[in-house]
Amino acid sequence: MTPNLDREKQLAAQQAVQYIQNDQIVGLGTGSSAVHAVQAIGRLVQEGLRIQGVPTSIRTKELAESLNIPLLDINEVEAIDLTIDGADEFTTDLMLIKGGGGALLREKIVASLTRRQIIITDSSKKVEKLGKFKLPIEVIPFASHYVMNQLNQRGGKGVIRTSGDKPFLTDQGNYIVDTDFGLIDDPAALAHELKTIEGLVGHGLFINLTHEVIMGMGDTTQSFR
Ligand code: ABF
Repeated sequence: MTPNLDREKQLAAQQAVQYIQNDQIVGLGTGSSAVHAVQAIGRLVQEGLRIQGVPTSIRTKELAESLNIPLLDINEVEAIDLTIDGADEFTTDLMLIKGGGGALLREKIVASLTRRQIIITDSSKKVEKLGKFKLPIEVIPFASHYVMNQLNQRGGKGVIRTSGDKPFLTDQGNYIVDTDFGLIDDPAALAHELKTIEGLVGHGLFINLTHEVIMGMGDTTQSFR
């Protein structure tokens, strides 16, 4: 039977928001799984939960504002207690590919400030090895041709993500280059290598940033820590 992936995302989100306590600063993720979490947080705030949210994208900021979730600017924050966000792929040793939604740079900055990063997914995101999902890489437009050549030299076939007939633009006004490296044997080594490329401002490999993945599975959830 085909799993109901949206139901699985909902179940994972419901499980994750139970970790939230009063007076916490909570990172608010981006993507359809994170939408379920932000909506659940909005209901909890309506019922009296006292938190302040830090959104990972303009669209999440707008959703949170519509739900009357109090927000903080990330530059007002020294640390985030708990973040709930999605992923495109994860392995059981908690390595992720993120960025399918184009928000990877702000998501990684929020994750870097977060004491407890909780990832919520449906059952389609669990993989043995990262890389079937093309790695989203954020590049400044001025450097896009140079970066794509640099990626090519490292075995990555990059395609600039489009929105209609124009390049997709991130919240920072940058491009996303979706890059096929094949299955990635050593994500940490690739992550390190990518950061040496000038003009590449972010990539979707999230290594050693995640404390728990809650995966929806049928009508229940499974946690990986
Ligand atoms: C976001 O959630 C992105 O990093 C990732 O691409 C997306 C996963 O999408 P969804 O939750 O819609 O499956 O955090």
